[in-house]
Amino acid sequence: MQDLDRIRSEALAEIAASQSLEQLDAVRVAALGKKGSITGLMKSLGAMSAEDRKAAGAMLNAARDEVSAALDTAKAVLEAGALDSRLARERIDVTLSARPETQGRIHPISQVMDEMSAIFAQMGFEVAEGPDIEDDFHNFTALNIPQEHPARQMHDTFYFGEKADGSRHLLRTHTSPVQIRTMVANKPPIRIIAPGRTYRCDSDMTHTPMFHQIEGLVIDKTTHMGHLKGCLMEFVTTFFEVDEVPVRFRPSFFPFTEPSAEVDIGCSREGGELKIGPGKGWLEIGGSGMVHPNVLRACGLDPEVYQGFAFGMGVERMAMLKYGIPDLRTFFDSDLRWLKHYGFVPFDVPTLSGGLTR
Ligand code: 2U9
Repeated sequence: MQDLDRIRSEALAEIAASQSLEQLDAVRVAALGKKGSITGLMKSLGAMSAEDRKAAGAMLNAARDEVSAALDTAKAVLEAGALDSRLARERIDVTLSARPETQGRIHPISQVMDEMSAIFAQMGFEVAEGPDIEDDFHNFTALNIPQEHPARQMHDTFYFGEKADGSRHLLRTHTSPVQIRTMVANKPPIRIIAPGRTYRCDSDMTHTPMFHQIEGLVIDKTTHMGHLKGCLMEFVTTFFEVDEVPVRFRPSFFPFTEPSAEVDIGCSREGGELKIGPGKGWLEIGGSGMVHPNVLRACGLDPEVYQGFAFGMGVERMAMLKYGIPDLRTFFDSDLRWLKHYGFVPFDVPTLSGGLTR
């Protein structure tokens, strides 16, 4: 037992001097391992008298506990240091732009939403956003679609479970509730676009349960249908990067606009290839109209004072027309080969000065 003090202080000194977890483990094995110095002394207890064993055992236990505690403390310090240096070594600057050689691609839906937003932003529209989960008032009632209106059935709504008061939340069937929220919270003049996800319980060749829309809204005291048409004409020539694109309004019906019009653009089909521009054909790209007085009233605006237009376009459809994507469902397949083919390199940020796509 004369050695115990020396063994104990040597072990503690080696623990204090350990620079790595490996070195520390070597100290542990040398002192407390199967053939360790302290373990060796423990084994010698059996050959002692009962009295000596009691005194020596207590000293050995104290020394073992002290060395063991010092090992634990040193281990925690070294592990924290190792983590700190790993974090410093592996730090990623998330503000760096993507490398040109990057494999990633921007999905055509994101690209087209950005292109459309850039054009409307240039015209003075602000981008407005709202929740995907909506209530009945913002998605239907305020849009002049009352409880028993057939348009409610047409929207194939995804509903959440009924609450105690009988009301149900729903996944918005269009981005129009964003405009409702904007009108409720702000006084005109209002000039916004609402891009985002929308949901309808419908799935076939030409419908997916989730799809994207961009809607626009302009409200002030004098805005009229002529402004609406001029705005859409400016938009389509810039978006399709064509000098002249004829725009035609076809009378239609939407509960939230009066009068209402379907929006068509001119096109030609030569050799099976679709070309946007003057030609014999017409393609529907969306709907529009003057905001219905009941909608203005529901948002607390006096229709005798305020008026304005609204329009809506499907983003998938605009992407298919611009980039010649033939099948709607491929947007949602997550097929990397498809994304490589149709996707956009991250540096291709849409700008008007860059011609939107470069
Ligand atoms: C408010 C008032 C009026 C938005 C409008 C359309 C016509 C329309 C479709 C185009 C393709 C939806 O994605 S699509 O299927 N949209 O035809 N949307 S007028 O009218 C509004 C919106 C908000 C407060």
